[in-house]
Amino acid sequence: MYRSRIGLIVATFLVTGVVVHASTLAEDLPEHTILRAAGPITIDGRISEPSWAAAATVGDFQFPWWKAGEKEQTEARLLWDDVNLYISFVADDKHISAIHKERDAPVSQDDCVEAFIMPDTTHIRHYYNFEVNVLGTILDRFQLSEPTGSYTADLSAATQIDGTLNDENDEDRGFVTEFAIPFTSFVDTAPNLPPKPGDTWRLNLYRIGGKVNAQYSQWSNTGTPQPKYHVPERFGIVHFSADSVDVNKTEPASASDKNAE
Ligand SMILES: [Ca+2]
Ligand SMILES: [Ca+2]
Repeated sequence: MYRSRIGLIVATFLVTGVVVHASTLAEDLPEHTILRAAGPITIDGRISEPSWAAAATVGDFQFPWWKAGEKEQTEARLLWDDVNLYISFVADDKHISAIHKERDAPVSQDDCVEAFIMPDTTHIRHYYNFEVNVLGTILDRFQLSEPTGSYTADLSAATQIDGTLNDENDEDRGFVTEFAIPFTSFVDTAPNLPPKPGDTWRLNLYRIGGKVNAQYSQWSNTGTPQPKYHVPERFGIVHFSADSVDVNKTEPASASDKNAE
């Protein structure tokens, strides 16, 4: 975004003759700094690693299309190292459902979390979507290889459910999904692989609520009248930091340990 902001500043100067500070040009897009993991991350659907405990959440998910029912919140965190981008979701969920087990099946019909990622912020249509249901079934797409669906990333994903799957005789508590996306998955678009500290990408994180209470929620509000996730103009802004998470300064336990077992 630095480049686009510089562009905006220049454009503003040309139009008004007055240079304004970049902060006054800030859009309402959420922004987050991704810190490096301080140790290995095991993709097992448990965010028991000290690095997850020390990572801040990206912030509350939004429910712009809410009409009725419970707004079940999601805590999402991001980490990186030289090999992978790591994403975890801790989801409150009283009704956990999923049926799709085949790669690239329509997992968004199930309880599902999604990450849409744009490594090159100068080409907003060149983004990838990774969708994982609570069975750990993956759908991945690169928009430039649509509609052939030929893109397949070497994604690792795992989910742990705290409750009962496809059983509406009781109330569930939630689930955790953890996944690792190798940076090689972005070889066609990323300016640097792995990212260089200070690099800015754009991404959005989403959730769909399954068969019962199928709420749509998202990190950056796409601002569309109807539920729509393919809105790269509204992806949030992330910065890759050279700093590692401080595992001696953990976030509150309620956020990090929830549904971890
Ligand atoms: Ca783990
Ligand atoms: Ca659900």
